[in-house]
Amino acid sequence: MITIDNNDTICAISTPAGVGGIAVARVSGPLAITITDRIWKGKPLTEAASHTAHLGSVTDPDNGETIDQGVATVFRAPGTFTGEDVVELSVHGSKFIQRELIALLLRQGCRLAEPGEFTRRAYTSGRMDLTEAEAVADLIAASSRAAHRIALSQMKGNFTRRLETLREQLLELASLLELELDFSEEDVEFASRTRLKELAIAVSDEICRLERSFATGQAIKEGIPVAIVGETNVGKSSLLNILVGDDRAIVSDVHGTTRDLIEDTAEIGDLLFRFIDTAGLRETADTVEAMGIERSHAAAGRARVVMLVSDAARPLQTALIDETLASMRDDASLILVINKTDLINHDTLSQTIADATQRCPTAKEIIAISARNGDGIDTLKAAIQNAAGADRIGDDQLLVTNARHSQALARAARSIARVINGLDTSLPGDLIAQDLRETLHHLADITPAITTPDLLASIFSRFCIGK
Ligand SMILES: Nc1nc2c(ncn2[C@@H]2O[C@H](COP(=O)(O)OP(=O)(O)OP(=O)(O)O)[C@@H](O)[C@H]2O)c(=O)[nH]1
Ligand SMILES: [Mg+2]
Repeated sequence: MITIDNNDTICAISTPAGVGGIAVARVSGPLAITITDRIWKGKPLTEAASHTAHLGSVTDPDNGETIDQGVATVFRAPGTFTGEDVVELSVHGSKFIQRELIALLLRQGCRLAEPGEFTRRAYTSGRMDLTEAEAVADLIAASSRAAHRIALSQMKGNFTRRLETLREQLLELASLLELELDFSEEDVEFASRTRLKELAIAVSDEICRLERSFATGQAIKEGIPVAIVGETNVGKSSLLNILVGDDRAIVSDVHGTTRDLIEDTAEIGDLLFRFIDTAGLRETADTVEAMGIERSHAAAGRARVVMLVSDAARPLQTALIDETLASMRDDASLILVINKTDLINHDTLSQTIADATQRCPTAKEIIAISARNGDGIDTLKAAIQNAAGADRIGDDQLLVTNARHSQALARAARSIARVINGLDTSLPGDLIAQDLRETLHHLADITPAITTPDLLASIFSRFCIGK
């Protein structure tokens, strides 16, 4: 394991790797201003006030060679991102300049930052707590408005405040339990136990809700999985291509063109969706194709929304609907998509829709489209959003998006369930108190007051360098 010295002054390019109009190097630590000043020609940075920007040039002090003109922004401790002195150097974004700038800073005594070390220092100096620091990573990775909103809310400390409330309720529970222990000689047990149980259930409900929200939180972060299934040649791959706006999958009139799962993401409204094109469902003697069809069923089993595509000219087989429904999760929604409407007349289409409605009353929606000319695609997109419950993902709903948090919540949920069980079975107060302490302990794991270096290393190593 790498040992990290928090007294070092660290530096890194904080903008993405590669060539850009501008690149920003971040320097943080006790010597940030002194070291940067050594490679700086312009107003002395050592005399600059906090939160001020200065035009100057980056110059090699050994030979006087100018590397680039740039802007140095000085931030003085403690009111900075890391809580230390920070200088941000904005230079032109060529690879050469970026490399030279970092080399100069290293020669003058900086150390190259480890991944996530700037955010780690923000945490160590008390500028943010652990969940807020983790939210910085999510914010940087967010690729849809909803993911961005969740990360921002977590970064602002909303999740931490919710945990704080839970912790207070648990402490209240503990003190009531203590009261019961104190007065165990007298006959107050019944009344206090009712109140205790009410409190424990309220805490348990909230912990379980947060834990369950991980599935949605995760889906929002990675893209909500939407499987596209159906018979061969009905236009599944054509639909994938039109939804993701790219020629992602091969389209041909040969039945059984798609053999494997093909995935791509697209943003619809505020949400990111992960569309999964699958091998067409049919009886086959081909072992490879059969393996592909197995995967189609598995994909339908993992999806939150399943689109069963059919050809408007051919009636949808009831057996296929049943097969699809059987492979789906209980909480997933089914959309029947009737494709190739450009090939049939209006009356036939009405008949096809009526027929599908009758055969599959559990379908959330039935949408007629033409993947060839784009008819009905906007209606389908709205149906997908609706089926994914986009309207239910409100601003105020707190979602867990981090596996570490979800695991800690699951452990807390098990402990609090034991508390409730103990209250139900009139277990002695001191045994219940033990489970109560455990619940508190698991919640504290999420935003620990004291954290072990191992845990910190595993959290911050997921960041990229310069963050
Ligand atoms: N007229 C018409 N043809 C379409 C439409 N959508 C797809 N097709 C054609 O139907 C054929 C099959 O399309 P694919 O998208 O490859 O169908 P698939 O369901 O992925 O087929 P498999 O991968 O074999 O299961 C191709 O020739 C497409 O051009 C449509 O809306 N109208
Ligand atoms: Mg296909």
